Amino acid sequence: MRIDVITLFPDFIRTAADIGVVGRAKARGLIEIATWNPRDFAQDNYRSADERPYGGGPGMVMMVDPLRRALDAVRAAGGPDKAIYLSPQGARLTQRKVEELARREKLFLLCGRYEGIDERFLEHAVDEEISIGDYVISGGELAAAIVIDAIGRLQEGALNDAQSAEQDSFSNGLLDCPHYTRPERDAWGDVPPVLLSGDHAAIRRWRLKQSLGRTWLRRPDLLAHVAADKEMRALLDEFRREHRDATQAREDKPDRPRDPTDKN
Ligand code: 9D3
Repeated sequence: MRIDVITLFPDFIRTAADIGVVGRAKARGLIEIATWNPRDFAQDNYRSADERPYGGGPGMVMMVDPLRRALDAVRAAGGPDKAIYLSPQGARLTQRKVEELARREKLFLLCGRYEGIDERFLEHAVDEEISIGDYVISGGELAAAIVIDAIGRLQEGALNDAQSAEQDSFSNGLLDCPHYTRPERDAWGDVPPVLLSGDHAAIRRWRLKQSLGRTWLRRPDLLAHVAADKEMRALLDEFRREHRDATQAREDKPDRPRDPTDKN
């Protein structure tokens, strides 16, 4: 996959994509990132890419002209005609959207800084807007890095370890189960015996039950979209019964710590 990015901070985008599985995907040529800095396309001596907003108000706005030259360069290099603009006004990024983007051959990301980008550029160059969530960050680069990371690890996973991508939280609509490693016994607790049993069917059931239970406790909104089969319904029922019993036991003995996720 080829990813073109228009950004005032090309080093940040490149560096962010150099770590971990995404860095490996890049090193293997599974993803290729080309950055385009509007400042390099400015024509004044100061290489200005921003100006004060018409109508007044705080901050600066990215100008059409340097962006248009950067856009022309992306198109001349064979990039897509229209960009995805990382913006607080965009549709919230989801794993479903990430999977859709990962299937494309080319991506073109546009990062804004300051108060934003002159609307005339957006009208001509953008056909999609993506937000990473309902909070304010100071520019599009961090959001673009998140999009690239989420997509890049799927490219790597597609070749490498299709299993782990499939088992991801959210790709099955559930939160992840707890994980344990050595030692078996520790002052802070023991590893659940089932994980040491070698009984792979029992381990799979335990993990699924934990995933269902945690999703029920922490993200009940996700559970509404999960197509639960008979086994899953039975495992969640078991988890809820055990959770209810454990919670009641704690209420009888106020000295013992309560479940911090219990809102009652
Ligand atoms: C304080 C500035 N705000 C005035 C009400 C508007 C504003 C301008 C620019 C808010 C944020 C930004 C910069 N943010 C992004 O470019 C951005 C973003 C975000 O802030 N939240 C979630 N997703 C994204 S994607 C790009």
